[in-house]
Amino acid sequence: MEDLKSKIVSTTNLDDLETLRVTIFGKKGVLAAEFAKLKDIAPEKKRDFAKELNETKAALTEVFEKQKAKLEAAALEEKLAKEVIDVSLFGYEATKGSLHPVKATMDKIIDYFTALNFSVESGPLVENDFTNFEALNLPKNHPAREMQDTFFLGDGQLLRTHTSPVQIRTMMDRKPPIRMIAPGAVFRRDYDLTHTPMFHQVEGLVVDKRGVVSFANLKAILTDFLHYMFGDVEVRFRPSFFPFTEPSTEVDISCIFCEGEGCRVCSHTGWLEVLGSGVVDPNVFKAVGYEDVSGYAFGLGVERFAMLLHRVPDLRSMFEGDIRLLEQFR
Ligand code: 2NL
Repeated sequence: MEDLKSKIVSTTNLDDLETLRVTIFGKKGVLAAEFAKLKDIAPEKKRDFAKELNETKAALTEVFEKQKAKLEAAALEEKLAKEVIDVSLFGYEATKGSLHPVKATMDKIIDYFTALNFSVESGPLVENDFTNFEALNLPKNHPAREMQDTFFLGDGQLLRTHTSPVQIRTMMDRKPPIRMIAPGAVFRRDYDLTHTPMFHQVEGLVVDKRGVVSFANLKAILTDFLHYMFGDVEVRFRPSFFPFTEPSTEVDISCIFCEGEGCRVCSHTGWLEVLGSGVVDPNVFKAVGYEDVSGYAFGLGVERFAMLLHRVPDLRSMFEGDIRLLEQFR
């Protein structure tokens, strides 16, 4: 008995204590063997023998539980000491993400126009023939529709080929004056060095009572906008054609790579085309039910702006998500 007690208190870890528990209290343990002797003992001695055995068992149990509590407390202490956290250590710096150059360019463009009180509007990517073509003075069988290489979805639905349907919807929802831009993704069946099937546009539209806004306002705002985007460049308005504007102009800046000297990027012309614009064609206003108004509109490709601003030579690299390119825009 004293021998078992000292065995219990001399254990140094919970595993040894458990082994000892089985040898003392287990089914084939020391105590079980003692209790088994009861059946061979003379009846008059049984009572005392059993009493003594029960007391021994109770005493051993008490010593065992004490030792178990002691070892458990020690194990916890040891675990806590090992897991100590030094809160004064410096952490690792988290890697920061960055905006994609197309998104960053879009934001910069939007900032310019919101500062001049333009609202920012959006609309569905899946459009219909009326909002994407008909209302923009592009009647069925008009050759300009082919220029746009549309993704048709069936049931009269299509992926918008420009953000103009957003302007059409805005005009149909609201009364003039309108002063808005429509940034967003557009889709065309086109894929080569300079075209991807999805790209981003920002279009702008200003409409007011007839005579309030003019081509002169369009020239002034777009010239200022291009100086804001590209710095000290020459800006030139060149006559062009769009079905939805009359007159129409394409807008060029002096080449930012050769400063107008002539190079590969500007095809040795000294100029880069960056915008399309014009005075809104009366047929567009007719389609949305506007009367006695005039206005101007413009459109630009965001990827092209991003490429020029950051000197990215290949349009397709804008869509590859190559970390080596993206890391340069932190
Ligand atoms: C380009 C040309 C342009 C417009 C877009 C427009 C929209 C309405 C009415 C009239 Cl609702 N015009 N948009 C006008 C001129 C040019 O974009 O080259 N974009 C990349």
